[in-house]
Amino acid sequence: MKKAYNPQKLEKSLQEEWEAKGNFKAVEDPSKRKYYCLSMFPYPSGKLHMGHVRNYTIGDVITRYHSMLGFNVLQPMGWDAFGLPAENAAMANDVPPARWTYDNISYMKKQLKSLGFAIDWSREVTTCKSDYYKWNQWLFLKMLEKGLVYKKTGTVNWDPIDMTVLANEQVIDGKGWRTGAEVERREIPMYYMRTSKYANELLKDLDQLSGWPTRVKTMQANWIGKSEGVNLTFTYKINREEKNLKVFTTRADTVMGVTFCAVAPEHILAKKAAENHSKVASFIASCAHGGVAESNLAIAEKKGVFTGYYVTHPLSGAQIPVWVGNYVLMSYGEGAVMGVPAHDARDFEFAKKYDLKILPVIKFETGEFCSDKWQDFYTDRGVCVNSGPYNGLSCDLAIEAITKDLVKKKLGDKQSQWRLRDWGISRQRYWGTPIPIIHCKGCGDVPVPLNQLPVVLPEDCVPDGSGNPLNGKKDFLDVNCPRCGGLARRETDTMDTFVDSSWYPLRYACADNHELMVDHRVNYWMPVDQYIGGIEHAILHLLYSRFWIKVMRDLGLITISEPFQRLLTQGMVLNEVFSRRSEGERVKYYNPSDVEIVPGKKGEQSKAYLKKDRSPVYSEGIRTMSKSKNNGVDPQGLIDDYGADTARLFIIFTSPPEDTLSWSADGVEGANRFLKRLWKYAYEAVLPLVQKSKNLEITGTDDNIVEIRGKVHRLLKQATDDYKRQHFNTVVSAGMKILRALERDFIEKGHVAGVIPVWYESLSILLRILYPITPHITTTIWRDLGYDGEISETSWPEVDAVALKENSLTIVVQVNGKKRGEIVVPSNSDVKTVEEAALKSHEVQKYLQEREVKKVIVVPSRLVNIVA
Ligand code: ANZ
Ligand code: ZN
Repeated sequence: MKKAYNPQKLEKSLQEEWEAKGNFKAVEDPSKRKYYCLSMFPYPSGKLHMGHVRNYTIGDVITRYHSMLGFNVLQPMGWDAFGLPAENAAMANDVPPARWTYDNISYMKKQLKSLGFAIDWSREVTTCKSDYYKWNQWLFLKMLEKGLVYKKTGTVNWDPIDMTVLANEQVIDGKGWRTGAEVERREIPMYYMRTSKYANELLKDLDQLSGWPTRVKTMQANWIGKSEGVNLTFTYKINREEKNLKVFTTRADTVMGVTFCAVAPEHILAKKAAENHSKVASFIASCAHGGVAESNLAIAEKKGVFTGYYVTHPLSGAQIPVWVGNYVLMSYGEGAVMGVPAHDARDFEFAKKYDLKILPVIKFETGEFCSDKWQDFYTDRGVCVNSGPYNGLSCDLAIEAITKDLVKKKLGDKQSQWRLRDWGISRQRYWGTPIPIIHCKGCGDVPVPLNQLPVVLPEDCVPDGSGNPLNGKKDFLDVNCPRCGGLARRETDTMDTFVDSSWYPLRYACADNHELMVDHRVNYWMPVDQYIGGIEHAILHLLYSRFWIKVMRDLGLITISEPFQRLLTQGMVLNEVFSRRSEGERVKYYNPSDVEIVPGKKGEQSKAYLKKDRSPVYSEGIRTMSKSKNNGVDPQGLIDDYGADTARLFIIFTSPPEDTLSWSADGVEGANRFLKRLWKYAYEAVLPLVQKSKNLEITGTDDNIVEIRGKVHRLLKQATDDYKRQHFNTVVSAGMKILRALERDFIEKGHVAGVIPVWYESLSILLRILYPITPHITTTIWRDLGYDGEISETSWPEVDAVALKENSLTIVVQVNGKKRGEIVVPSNSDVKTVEEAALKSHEVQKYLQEREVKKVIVVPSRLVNIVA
């Protein structure tokens, strides 16, 4: 029977069957080893992009593979559904963010289903629904109770025309993205989570994460940023009152080279100076422009102004001028630095600009220093000079000695500083989890009582860009104070969406529990055994998740300390970029699907034309798929044209998961051709033979059997190892080699009866190797060829050690002492068999011609010499 390969039809009906039978529903079973495979949940932006498809295909391959290994597997899915894009879309299309979000979810869910992922949809989590974000609010209040959430003023980007707070990504070159107005910095009250309290543990526990890429752990460690240094005090007097200016330094060994101090514009000393000096006041005001992102500050030109104050050097007693500097961060250390321009790049730039003294105190390699015209700074560690009692000491010894002297004077001590700040979670935006606080004139900030949760976000608002629409929503705003019963006002800030994604892996374990945030099932499934997602989340998302898990542990809700055992960061999906630049106009980008490539003749470059107008376009090379470069490929087209299995196979075969993946139409074609060949082999070669065979047991040790079996089992061994190493691309190449060997075997040995059971076994191995990657086609062939049970329920094929043995020998054949060729014989052949094989061989026949064989000498396992 010939059966046509119609992937669209076959895939759809299988997907419906899987869903109807609840095939992927995960049930807790303490008697089985669990495996929790989690892909980062998508933001419902409208439709899936290739990055999603790659992410979820990798996750599905790992999921299905582990279920064949006998694990009780969970692979859930949900929606990271709050966030800014929904508000932008709302503005553009005049629809409430809720409607837009829910529509996108339903479309993307359909797309995910059409890819045949083994997802347990009964556990779906949607973060913009109150049954989820209720628990954000609940934990927020628990943390508030424990002092892990607190309120303080924080700096935000303020758009003076729209009168609204902007996210960092809405500030472009220091201007508001909609209004173009110069952005100001404003101080407003916000809620913070005390991540700093966990800094040490977050750093230390990275050591436990052996299943994480080193590079991600390094990024986290740098973000947490532990610095060991010294806190030291410069004293000064205001109105005869003794005051301290504290600074943090990692280079106490340079303290004798301090020629100025600089404080942040928000520092109290700066504010004091502003009261007397209008120049200082206007400088501070000018610093309030431009975004708050730290990266802006790092590249900004160093600027400052003298405060008029002097402080006393803690060791030398010298009078040191104090400046305000725009490069000093209020949020780090003490908000003040000791300026050592000879040995610090920023201080050097500052001192050069304002003509401040530069005093080298670390010996330069060249030995030459102490000139008035310093052109350079020297940041390396070395030996102290110009440092009085510390001269000649190395860096470490100098720090020891200087610290000791400072401690004696009570003007300093060792101190660790952390780059990690507390996490400001307040967002002055609508589409997020409402912060459960009520502001009462009499009682102040009152937490919403737990039994009044959730504070439900109204879903019918349409933002218009002029700030949070909740501020105009009376039925949301007006509320009675839980304490005094008087009229009060709800908080309208919402939570950072990183809150939503910090604990969703736990919620999948108990998504149907409306009484508790987490229950005992969380202890069964957590931690996640394998987490898969983009490297862009290597820092914040993963750090906040790790923080929340530790907080929940300390609140007695769970027992684990780390959420993700193993982490796989998949590479980006790339495609060629085509553009045209005409003078005076903006660059225009053309989608690669609208471009035709004409290969160049010998030695010439190929040319690219826009199909529509047949005029050339310019190739800018291969880049990450993005909207701005118009080089994305809509995965839907791929699924529609070829089916899910081809899409999945292409993605897995083209690159190892962590590498970048370049889109290639030829690659897709190739993947599809392979599946068609697999289909043809199964239905046209093996199936008719199997139908005629009574016995499919493998018997005998015939060469025909031994050779092909050996080959298949060797490739199975390779594929098994590659699955373990997560090199799924070479799993596919092993599968391709098996198919090629089987096809060739069929052509060569079409008539040998004993080999049919071996082919039958080999095909079953091939199908199982491919099943996690291309589940639809393999399930169908498995059934039609009459293998036992369902392929999804079979176990991973075992490598047969006997088959693996090297079963044949290569022996050199000589005629009259001269090498004339080689023969291959089974390794257990006796002398007579070898002799016969040699005489029969093509080469020997050619050289013997009509001559008579006088003698045959066999050196076992090595050589046959024929004397004629
Ligand atoms: C004097 C000095 C001399 C410094 C020298 C460096 C080199 P890390 O390693 O990142 O912790 N610093 C301290 N507080 C600051 C603030 N609020 N804003 C900007 N810079 C600040 O950096 C520690 C160093 O950063 C400190 O050591 C201080 O400059 C600066 F040859 O002190 B150092
Ligand atoms: Zn009250």
